Amino acid sequence: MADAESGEERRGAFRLQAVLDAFRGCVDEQGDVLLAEYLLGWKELVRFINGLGAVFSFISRDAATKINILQGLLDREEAHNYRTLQAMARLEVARTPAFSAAPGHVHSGCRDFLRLHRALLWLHLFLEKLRMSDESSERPSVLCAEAYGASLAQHHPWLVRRASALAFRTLPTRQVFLARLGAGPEKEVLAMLGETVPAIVKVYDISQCLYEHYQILSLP
Ligand code: 1PW
Repeated sequence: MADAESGEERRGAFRLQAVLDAFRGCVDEQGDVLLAEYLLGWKELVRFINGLGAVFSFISRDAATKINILQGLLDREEAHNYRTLQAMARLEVARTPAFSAAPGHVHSGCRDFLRLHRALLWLHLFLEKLRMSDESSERPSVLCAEAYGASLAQHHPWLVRRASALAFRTLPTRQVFLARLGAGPEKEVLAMLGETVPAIVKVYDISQCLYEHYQILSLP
């Protein structure tokens, strides 16, 4: 298993197509979320965040930690229990009495998945703003901060919000940002974003419904 790389270990080599393929391939014929594919998509996203520079390393490191915990469950525990998000949630909810209020130290893939799930909302809001933007729009730094403020920020303490705000300020211009997202003409990158955002939203919505069903959206 290749570990999700931390900021110092790898830069570049990001492919938006790989994110699109992973999130497209994430939903099986039953409409369940395949964990291996979900983690593949996230590993590619971490590669992108690594390319944003050292100020983003606290973000990529946290995401990589969660990815590696979930990958560990997938590799080491009975694989069939972790093939899909639905199977993992079923198992963990059945295994722990009062799971939704269980203390943070309870061994649980669902709580680490939830952190990635919340971050996916941020990512999707940000990519959608970027996709709809043009040269006269706010810079990516502003769009990213707006997306964060409308999503993940509410789950973070002041210090993380502050560090995130400082990191966002270092984001490059729209033109440079889009060039980093994908090689080729801007029009093509935007078109690929137009496919990637709905693929992410579909997986996000399925996961959100499942967490609502089990009432585990506030797992500590
Ligand atoms: C420019 C592209 C932006 C994509 C962003 C996606 C990455 C999201 C990772 C955010 C991590 C922020 C710093 C860490 C915060 C943790 O305290 C927090 N983790 C998350 C993912 O929100 C909570 O994790 P914990 O402490 O409950 O294990």
